[in-house]
Amino acid sequence: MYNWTTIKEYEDIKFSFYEGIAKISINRPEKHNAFRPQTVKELIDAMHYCREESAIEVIILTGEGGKAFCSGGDQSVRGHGGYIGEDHVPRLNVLDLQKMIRSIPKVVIAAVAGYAIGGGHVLHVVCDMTIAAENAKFGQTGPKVGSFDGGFGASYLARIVGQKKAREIWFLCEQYDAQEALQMGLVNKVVPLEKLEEATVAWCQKVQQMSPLSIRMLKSSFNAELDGQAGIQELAGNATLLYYLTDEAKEGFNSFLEKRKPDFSKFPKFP
Ligand code: S0N
Repeated sequence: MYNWTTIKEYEDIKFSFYEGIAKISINRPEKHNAFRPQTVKELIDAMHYCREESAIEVIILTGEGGKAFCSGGDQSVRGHGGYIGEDHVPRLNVLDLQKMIRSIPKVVIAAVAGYAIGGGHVLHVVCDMTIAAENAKFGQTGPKVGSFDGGFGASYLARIVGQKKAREIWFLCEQYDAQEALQMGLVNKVVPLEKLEEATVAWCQKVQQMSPLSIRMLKSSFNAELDGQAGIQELAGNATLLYYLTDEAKEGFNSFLEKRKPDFSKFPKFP
């Protein structure tokens, strides 16, 4: 339906573009899109590309195959201290990816078909919005499989669904269907599976019509309330960006380059 063109070839993910929208899709359907260190490395690379490329305005995170968004860390490569890649080093590099999704100054929409489980569930949680297909199933498995995510996977989840529900999700390790997820505010919208891409692209296109600086400021404002000094740094960085756009700030660096005293007298002192 959409003419997605490949941005870059990877082993474990697909990365494509259509009219200002980047689609990053985990492509390990035989493992319900579980991630290994290589998968996460590629997701980080694609997310970095999305940040740097101004032609990319909105990002979709999804999974191939229609049966899973992502089933978390690939348990078959879990070793002593993390997930083991070809370099034999144990890693939990998905934590870096979570931070990137939160801090990238563009809207990231998770399009969830099938399972969003374990670390895969946390990935949709950290996205700005989630659209779920009717076949979506959400849940954490940590206490069953010997892991836990006490970062965004616990605290940010609790901000979204409330403390009681977040504790239920982690302590009971049950699965929740799309309607239950909608009821608890874990997802924004539920659509039939065959409409998932269409609905997600439609929301992307709505976001694309908005003021990019406004969206950028809002995303960092939502983060700032929760992310402590790192959140304030992000919001303050955006304030600096806006200030750099003013004649007042330009007078500062122009005066330096012109080897004269700056003259800020003409700039307003707002009440
Ligand atoms: C998703 C489930 C419920 C689907 O069940 P279903 O439909 O019965 O399918 P299966 O037959 O089970 O699966 C189909 C094939 O896919 C393989 N597979 C599925 N999930 C994984 C996986 N996570 N790793 C490896 N393989 C997977 C199956 O093995 C099967 O293949 P075959 O037929 O060849 O056997 C069900 O599959 C399920 O419960 N999956 C496991 C979910 C899970 O426990 N995930 C891991 C949870 N933990 C994390 O994600 C940790 C993330 C992390 O890195 C982290 C981050 C922060 C802090 C700490 C950590 C940390 O790891 O500790």
